[in-house]
Amino acid sequence: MIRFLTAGESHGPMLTAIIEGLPAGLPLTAEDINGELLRRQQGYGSGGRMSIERDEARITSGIMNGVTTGAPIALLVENRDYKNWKEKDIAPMTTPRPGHADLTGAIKYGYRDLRVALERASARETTMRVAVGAICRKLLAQFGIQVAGYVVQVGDVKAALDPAMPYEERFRVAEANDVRCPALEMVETMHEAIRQVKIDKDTLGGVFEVVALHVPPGLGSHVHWDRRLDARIVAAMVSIHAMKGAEIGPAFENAGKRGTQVHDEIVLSGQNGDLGRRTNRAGGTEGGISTGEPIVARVAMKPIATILQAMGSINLATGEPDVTTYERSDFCALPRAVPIGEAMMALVIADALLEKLGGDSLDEMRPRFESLRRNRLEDLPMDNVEWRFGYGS
Ligand code: EPS
Repeated sequence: MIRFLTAGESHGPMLTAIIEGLPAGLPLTAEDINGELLRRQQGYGSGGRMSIERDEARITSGIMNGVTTGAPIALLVENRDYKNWKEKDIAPMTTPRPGHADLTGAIKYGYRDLRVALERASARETTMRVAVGAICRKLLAQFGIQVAGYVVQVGDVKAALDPAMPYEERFRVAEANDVRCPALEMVETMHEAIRQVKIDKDTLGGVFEVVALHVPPGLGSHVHWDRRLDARIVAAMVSIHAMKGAEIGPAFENAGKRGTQVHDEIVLSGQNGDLGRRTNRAGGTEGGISTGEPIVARVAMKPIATILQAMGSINLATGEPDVTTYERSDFCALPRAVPIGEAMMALVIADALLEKLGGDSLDEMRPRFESLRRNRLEDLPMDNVEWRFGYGS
């Protein structure tokens, strides 16, 4: 239902995005987008580029008088660094960095200079993921659906969160510190780990969680592989630069347990026949479909490949062993990855919501949202009599 494209290179004139498939009638301003772009630029451990850029989106279509029309929305973000590169005689780059797209990009496209790969492969592109994600968040908010995230691990420094800590509190505490960690007692340890890696001219990755709250049950589907909501979320997360793994709920921890220790028992909650769960180890989906519980994605970020310290490689121009050297890098881009993960979660949930409700206009969607089947006994009438498949009848 929602499609988006981004275009633009890291040191080119500007970044572009087009997002298509949003309903008409959604109030939207550039400020809704710029607030999220500012969040993406903020985070302990970011590199020198963030002091050059002030990412702000210019909306050039699809919104009239502050409201979406249903037409594609085009967004532009200027690269301020471009003026430093426009007339520059760029030194040849012939020694690929392990971990980036330098070598794979040159093999795939036949580049004669590795920078051509890097310019598009750079995490600079995530600027536009956040821009289109901000629009999706605004749509979800119309239906009370909230998406937010936080850091749970920096390098090998893990934050043991109290399982009873409400998500809203996790979001609030995380957003108030520059590593975006909800465990305040861990912030200084995380700062220290990042300070040390900066001294060592190295980089750090880690793990962050993104949570979607108040998603109605029934989004996604079990009927076909590419409609499964969990698969779509995991794919969206791993599509972000430097992300090498994602799981729905504590999937890898669950893999080491028995079924009776993992599956979320169903209970009646409240007086009016609401169905609830004692736990949410499934992370909000079962059978590729949202359960109505919080949808929780955990994402593993590799230590970014743009490293100031030398790493072994080969100079493809001479065939001689060489080392990579780089002038600038984030030391730990994990806090800045959280808004990017939130944007991708918002994109996937918004897409699945429009699948369910139809996406022409907000005023048509609202009554359909209210009429959705919920986790309620009254919404689930059972025939409770014997029956036959009736294939071929
Ligand atoms: C980034 C922009 C890039 C990097 C970083 C993130 O700008 P530049 O390459 O000019 O420094 O700072 O990207 C990487 C480190 C990478 O390996 O892709 C951004 O806008 O987030």
